[in-house]
Amino acid sequence: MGKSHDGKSKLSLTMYHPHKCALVSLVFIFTGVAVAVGQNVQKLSLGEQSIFEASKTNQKIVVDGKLNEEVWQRTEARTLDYFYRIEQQDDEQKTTFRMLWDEQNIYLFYQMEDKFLTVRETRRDGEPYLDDCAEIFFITAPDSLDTHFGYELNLNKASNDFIYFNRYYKGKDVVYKTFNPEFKVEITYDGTINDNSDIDKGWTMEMAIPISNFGELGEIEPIQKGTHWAILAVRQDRNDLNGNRRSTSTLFPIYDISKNVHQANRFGLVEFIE
Ligand SMILES: [Ca+2]
Ligand SMILES: [Ca+2]
Repeated sequence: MGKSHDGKSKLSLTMYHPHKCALVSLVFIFTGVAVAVGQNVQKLSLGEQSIFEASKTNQKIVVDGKLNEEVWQRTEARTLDYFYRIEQQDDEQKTTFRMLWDEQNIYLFYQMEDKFLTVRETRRDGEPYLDDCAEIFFITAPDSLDTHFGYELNLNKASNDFIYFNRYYKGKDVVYKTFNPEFKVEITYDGTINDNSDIDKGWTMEMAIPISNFGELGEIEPIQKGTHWAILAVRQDRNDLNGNRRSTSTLFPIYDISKNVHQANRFGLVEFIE
Protein backbone atom coordinates (compact mmCIF):
# COMPACT_ATOMS: atom_id res chain seq x y z
CA MET A 1 0.00 0.00 0.00
CA GLY A 2 1.17 3.58 -0.50
CA LYS A 3 2.43 5.74 -3.31
CA SER A 4 5.96 4.32 -3.42
CA HIS A 5 4.53 0.85 -3.97
CA ASP A 6 2.32 2.16 -6.82
CA GLY A 7 5.37 3.87 -8.27
CA LYS A 8 7.24 0.56 -8.43
CA SER A 9 4.31 -1.10 -10.21
CA LYS A 10 4.29 1.61 -12.86
CA LEU A 11 8.04 1.30 -13.34
CA SER A 12 7.79 -2.40 -14.20
CA LEU A 13 4.91 -1.72 -16.60
CA THR A 14 6.83 0.96 -18.54
CA MET A 15 9.54 -1.56 -19.44
CA TYR A 16 7.23 -2.85 -22.13
CA HIS A 17 6.31 0.57 -23.54
CA PRO A 18 7.90 2.31 -26.55
CA HIS A 19 10.86 4.57 -25.58
CA LYS A 20 9.06 7.87 -25.89
CA CYS A 21 6.16 6.77 -23.82
CA ALA A 22 8.50 5.28 -21.23
CA LEU A 23 10.35 8.59 -20.85
CA VAL A 24 7.13 10.45 -20.11
CA SER A 25 6.14 7.75 -17.68
CA LEU A 26 9.51 7.88 -15.93
CA VAL A 27 9.25 11.64 -15.38
CA PHE A 28 5.83 11.07 -13.92
CA ILE A 29 7.11 8.22 -11.73
CA PHE A 30 10.04 10.20 -10.31
CA THR A 31 7.75 13.12 -9.51
CA GLY A 32 5.45 10.66 -7.77
CA VAL A 33 8.32 9.13 -5.80
CA ALA A 34 9.51 12.59 -4.70
CA VAL A 35 6.03 13.41 -3.43
CA ALA A 36 5.81 10.06 -1.66
CA VAL A 37 9.18 10.56 0.08
CA GLY A 38 8.14 14.06 1.13
CA GLN A 39 4.90 12.72 2.56
CA ASN A 40 6.68 9.91 4.38
CA VAL A 41 8.52 12.49 6.47
CA GLN A 42 5.37 13.95 7.98
CA LYS A 43 2.39 11.76 7.14
CA LEU A 44 1.20 8.80 9.15
CA SER A 45 2.75 5.58 7.92
CA LEU A 46 -0.64 4.03 7.39
CA GLY A 47 -0.86 0.56 5.93
CA GLU A 48 2.17 -0.60 7.88
CA GLN A 49 0.32 -0.86 11.16
CA SER A 50 -2.96 -2.55 11.85
CA ILE A 51 -5.56 -0.34 13.48
CA PHE A 52 -5.83 -0.75 17.22
CA GLU A 53 -9.38 -1.16 18.52
CA ALA A 54 -10.77 0.38 21.71
CA SER A 55 -14.14 -0.98 22.81
CA LYS A 56 -16.89 1.05 24.41
CA THR A 57 -17.68 0.18 27.99
CA ASN A 58 -21.13 0.30 29.53
CA GLN A 59 -19.68 -0.92 32.81
CA LYS A 60 -18.30 1.46 35.39
CA ILE A 61 -14.50 1.25 35.45
CA VAL A 62 -12.99 1.44 38.91
CA VAL A 63 -9.46 2.79 38.50
CA ASP A 64 -7.58 0.53 40.88
CA GLY A 65 -4.89 -1.01 38.67
CA LYS A 66 -6.79 -4.30 38.56
CA LEU A 67 -8.03 -5.90 35.38
CA ASN A 68 -11.24 -7.03 37.06
CA GLU A 69 -13.94 -5.38 34.94
CA GLU A 70 -15.20 -8.02 32.51
CA VAL A 71 -15.13 -5.56 29.59
CA TRP A 72 -11.32 -5.41 29.72
CA GLN A 73 -11.33 -9.05 28.59
CA ARG A 74 -13.46 -8.28 25.54
CA THR A 75 -11.40 -5.41 24.10
CA GLU A 76 -8.22 -5.77 22.06
CA ALA A 77 -5.10 -6.63 24.06
CA ARG A 78 -1.95 -5.92 22.07
CA THR A 79 1.63 -6.39 23.16
CA LEU A 80 4.22 -3.67 22.62
CA ASP A 81 6.39 -5.63 20.19
CA TYR A 82 8.80 -2.95 18.93
CA PHE A 83 11.85 -2.78 21.20
CA TYR A 84 14.59 -0.15 21.30
CA ARG A 85 17.78 0.38 23.31
CA ILE A 86 18.04 -3.36 24.10
CA GLU A 87 21.49 -3.93 25.58
CA GLN A 88 21.04 -6.64 28.17
CA GLN A 89 19.18 -9.92 28.40
CA ASP A 90 16.41 -8.63 30.70
CA ASP A 91 15.83 -5.39 28.76
CA GLU A 92 13.14 -6.97 26.57
CA GLN A 93 10.13 -7.43 28.86
CA LYS A 94 6.51 -7.98 27.86
CA THR A 95 3.84 -5.26 27.99
CA THR A 96 0.17 -5.76 27.12
CA PHE A 97 -1.89 -2.66 26.33
CA ARG A 98 -5.68 -2.16 26.31
CA MET A 99 -7.99 0.82 25.79
CA LEU A 100 -11.69 1.45 26.46
CA TRP A 101 -13.94 4.49 26.13
CA ASP A 102 -17.32 5.88 27.12
CA GLU A 103 -18.92 9.32 26.79
CA GLN A 104 -16.76 10.78 29.57
CA ASN A 105 -13.38 9.04 29.53
CA ILE A 106 -10.72 7.09 27.74
CA TYR A 107 -9.46 4.20 29.87
CA LEU A 108 -6.02 2.64 29.55
CA PHE A 109 -4.54 -0.51 30.99
CA TYR A 110 -0.89 -1.57 30.91
CA GLN A 111 0.25 -4.99 32.15
CA MET A 112 4.03 -5.08 32.43
CA GLU A 113 6.27 -8.02 33.24
CA ASP A 114 9.32 -6.69 35.04
CA LYS A 115 12.10 -8.50 36.88
CA PHE A 116 13.50 -5.26 38.34
CA LEU A 117 10.98 -2.64 39.47
CA THR A 118 12.88 0.62 39.44
CA VAL A 119 11.73 4.20 40.03
CA ARG A 120 13.11 7.51 41.31
CA GLU A 121 11.14 10.52 40.09
CA THR A 122 8.41 11.90 42.35
CA ARG A 123 7.83 15.40 40.92
CA ARG A 124 5.14 16.38 38.43
CA ASP A 125 6.58 17.25 35.02
CA GLY A 126 9.94 15.78 36.00
CA GLU A 127 11.62 12.83 34.30
CA PRO A 128 9.42 9.76 34.97
CA TYR A 129 10.39 8.52 31.50
CA LEU A 130 13.80 7.56 32.91
CA ASP A 131 12.05 5.07 35.24
CA ASP A 132 9.69 2.16 34.84
CA CYS A 133 7.08 4.24 33.04
CA ALA A 134 3.93 3.88 30.91
CA GLU A 135 3.19 6.51 28.28
CA ILE A 136 0.43 7.44 25.86
CA PHE A 137 0.35 10.07 23.11
CA PHE A 138 -2.85 11.21 21.40
CA ILE A 139 -3.51 13.17 18.23
CA THR A 140 -7.21 14.04 18.31
CA ALA A 141 -7.70 13.36 14.59
CA PRO A 142 -6.71 10.56 12.19
CA ASP A 143 -3.69 12.50 10.99
CA SER A 144 -0.06 13.21 11.84
CA LEU A 145 -0.73 16.73 13.11
CA ASP A 146 2.18 18.63 14.63
CA THR A 147 0.48 18.65 18.03
CA HIS A 148 -0.09 15.78 20.42
CA PHE A 149 -1.19 15.32 24.03
CA GLY A 150 1.09 13.20 26.21
CA TYR A 151 0.88 11.43 29.57
CA GLU A 152 3.93 9.68 31.02
CA LEU A 153 3.60 8.10 34.44
CA ASN A 154 6.07 6.04 36.42
CA LEU A 155 5.64 3.54 39.24
CA ASN A 156 5.32 6.45 41.70
CA LYS A 157 2.41 7.79 39.61
CA ALA A 158 4.60 10.85 39.01
CA SER A 159 3.17 12.37 35.84
CA ASN A 160 4.86 14.22 33.04
CA ASP A 161 1.81 15.54 31.19
CA PHE A 162 2.19 17.92 28.31
CA ILE A 163 1.17 19.16 24.91
CA TYR A 164 3.92 18.50 22.39
CA PHE A 165 4.42 20.76 19.38
CA ASN A 166 6.62 19.32 16.63
CA ARG A 167 8.62 21.85 14.57
CA TYR A 168 7.21 24.80 16.53
CA TYR A 169 9.81 27.38 15.47
CA LYS A 170 12.97 27.07 13.38
CA GLY A 171 12.30 23.35 13.15
CA LYS A 172 12.55 22.81 16.90
CA ASP A 173 10.02 20.96 19.03
CA VAL A 174 8.41 22.54 22.08
CA VAL A 175 6.93 20.71 25.07
CA TYR A 176 4.26 22.66 26.94
CA LYS A 177 4.44 21.06 30.39
CA THR A 178 2.20 23.62 32.08
CA PHE A 179 -0.68 21.47 30.83
CA ASN A 180 -1.63 19.75 34.10
CA PRO A 181 -4.94 17.99 33.45
CA GLU A 182 -7.05 16.03 35.90
CA PHE A 183 -7.20 12.26 35.49
CA LYS A 184 -7.38 9.10 37.57
CA VAL A 185 -4.56 6.60 37.80
CA GLU A 186 -3.70 3.62 39.96
CA ILE A 187 -0.90 1.11 39.86
CA THR A 188 -0.29 -2.30 41.38
CA TYR A 189 2.99 -4.12 41.61
CA ASP A 190 4.25 -7.56 42.54
CA GLY A 191 7.80 -7.42 43.79
CA THR A 192 10.18 -5.10 45.61
CA ILE A 193 10.87 -1.59 44.32
CA ASN A 194 14.48 -0.49 43.90
CA ASP A 195 15.84 -3.75 45.26
CA ASN A 196 17.71 -5.81 42.70
CA SER A 197 18.63 -8.53 45.17
CA ASP A 198 15.52 -10.44 44.08
CA ILE A 199 13.45 -11.01 40.95
CA ASP A 200 10.16 -9.11 40.67
CA LYS A 201 7.06 -10.14 38.72
CA GLY A 202 5.83 -6.85 37.30
CA TRP A 203 3.37 -3.98 37.59
CA THR A 204 0.13 -2.63 36.16
CA MET A 205 -1.22 0.83 35.46
CA GLU A 206 -4.86 1.76 34.91
CA MET A 207 -5.93 5.26 33.87
CA ALA A 208 -9.12 7.21 33.20
CA ILE A 209 -8.51 10.32 31.12
CA PRO A 210 -11.48 12.72 30.77
CA ILE A 211 -12.19 13.41 27.11
CA SER A 212 -12.76 17.04 28.11
CA ASN A 213 -8.97 17.30 28.68
CA PHE A 214 -8.49 17.22 24.93
CA GLY A 215 -10.50 20.41 24.45
CA GLU A 216 -7.57 22.46 25.78
CA LEU A 217 -6.62 23.82 22.35
CA GLY A 218 -10.00 23.87 20.62
CA GLU A 219 -12.35 21.62 18.73
CA ILE A 220 -11.38 17.97 18.32
CA GLU A 221 -12.62 14.99 16.34
CA PRO A 222 -15.42 13.81 18.66
CA ILE A 223 -15.22 10.26 19.95
CA GLN A 224 -18.06 8.06 18.76
CA LYS A 225 -18.39 4.68 17.08
CA GLY A 226 -15.96 4.58 14.15
CA THR A 227 -13.85 7.61 15.12
CA HIS A 228 -10.13 7.35 14.39
CA TRP A 229 -7.42 9.15 16.34
CA ALA A 230 -3.66 8.70 16.02
CA ILE A 231 -1.92 7.31 19.10
CA LEU A 232 1.28 5.79 20.37
CA ALA A 233 1.56 3.70 23.55
CA VAL A 234 5.07 3.41 24.97
CA ARG A 235 6.70 1.61 27.87
CA GLN A 236 10.04 2.63 29.38
CA ASP A 237 11.80 -0.10 31.33
CA ARG A 238 14.57 0.81 33.72
CA ASN A 239 16.38 -2.02 35.48
CA ASP A 240 19.50 -0.31 36.85
CA LEU A 241 19.48 1.47 40.20
CA ASN A 242 21.99 4.02 38.97
CA GLY A 243 22.36 5.95 35.75
CA ASN A 244 19.71 6.71 33.16
CA ARG A 245 19.82 3.61 31.00
CA ARG A 246 16.43 2.19 30.03
CA SER A 247 14.88 0.22 27.20
CA THR A 248 11.78 1.27 25.28
CA SER A 249 8.93 -0.62 23.62
CA THR A 250 6.11 0.75 21.49
CA LEU A 251 2.69 -0.19 20.07
CA PHE A 252 3.68 0.91 16.56
CA PRO A 253 7.20 0.88 15.07
CA ILE A 254 9.12 4.16 15.20
CA TYR A 255 12.42 3.00 13.63
CA ASP A 256 14.66 5.93 14.55
CA ILE A 257 14.69 6.04 18.35
CA SER A 258 17.61 8.51 18.30
CA LYS A 259 15.13 11.26 17.38
CA ASN A 260 12.76 10.41 20.28
CA VAL A 261 9.32 8.80 20.54
CA HIS A 262 7.42 11.97 19.58
CA GLN A 263 7.41 11.50 15.81
CA ALA A 264 3.77 11.94 14.85
CA ASN A 265 4.25 10.21 11.49
CA ARG A 266 5.15 7.02 13.38
CA PHE A 267 1.93 6.93 15.39
CA GLY A 268 -0.82 4.53 14.36
CA LEU A 269 -4.60 4.66 14.44
CA VAL A 270 -6.99 3.70 17.18
CA GLU A 271 -10.58 3.02 16.19
CA PHE A 272 -13.23 3.58 18.80
CA ILE A 273 -15.73 0.72 18.39
CA GLU A 274 -18.97 -0.25 20.13
CA1 LIG B 1 2.21 19.04 33.01
CA1 LIG C 1 12.12 -2.34 35.26
